Amino acid sequence: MKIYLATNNKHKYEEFVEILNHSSLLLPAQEGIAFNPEETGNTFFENAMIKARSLYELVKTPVLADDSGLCVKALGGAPGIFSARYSTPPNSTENRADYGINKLLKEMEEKTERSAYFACCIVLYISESRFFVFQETCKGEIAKEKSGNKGFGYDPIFFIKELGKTMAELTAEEKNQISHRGKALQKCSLILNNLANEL
Ligand code: ITT
Repeated sequence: MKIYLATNNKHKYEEFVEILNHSSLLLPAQEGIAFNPEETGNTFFENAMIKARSLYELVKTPVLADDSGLCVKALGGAPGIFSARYSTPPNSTENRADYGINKLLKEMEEKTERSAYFACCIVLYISESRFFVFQETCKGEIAKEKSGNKGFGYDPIFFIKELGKTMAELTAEEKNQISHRGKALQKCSLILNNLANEL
């Protein structure tokens, strides 16, 4: 079964491939499909639906989409659905992840309340009238400095108290067990297996 993943983020793609262990997960870019929908939604769910629907309209086969982000309590839940935009540097030669991390560390400099969570909404879009939604979170704290070089995005400053490590200090396997995306995809995988004979 051929499934498209509605993303331009290669890190997400790698995590999807590792977790779903799916042999034919395709990126639009791999097939020469131009795909960059405007994320006009107000929630992770709305944006995941926008990505899923707009790719489905182009390929007319099942699509998976992921909208995710980091919600920081002391910042009223920001950057949230704006997590990717928050880490977009004005000067495109600058590294995105470093830019976002440094900006967040600066905003958090004086804060003692450092709790945060990652959220991930995954939509499995089979057709206009049939889709499944999986949303999960992963709780942690914003560290005072970066640590670790695995993962992507805000992982180096996302500290998981129970493990005594940042997300970027975990192996891919460890991250996928506990992460927002890992937990949502574990549920999604059950449905995909269940649908295997139908799709
Ligand atoms: P697509 O829309 O093409 O899928 P994107 O990166 O723009 O790619 P989002 O709009 O969902 O995706 O923004 C998600 C951002 O949240 C991502 O760019 C990271 O900055 C952050 N993020 C999400 N999951 C993360 C994770 O597991 N580890 C670290 N940062 C994460």
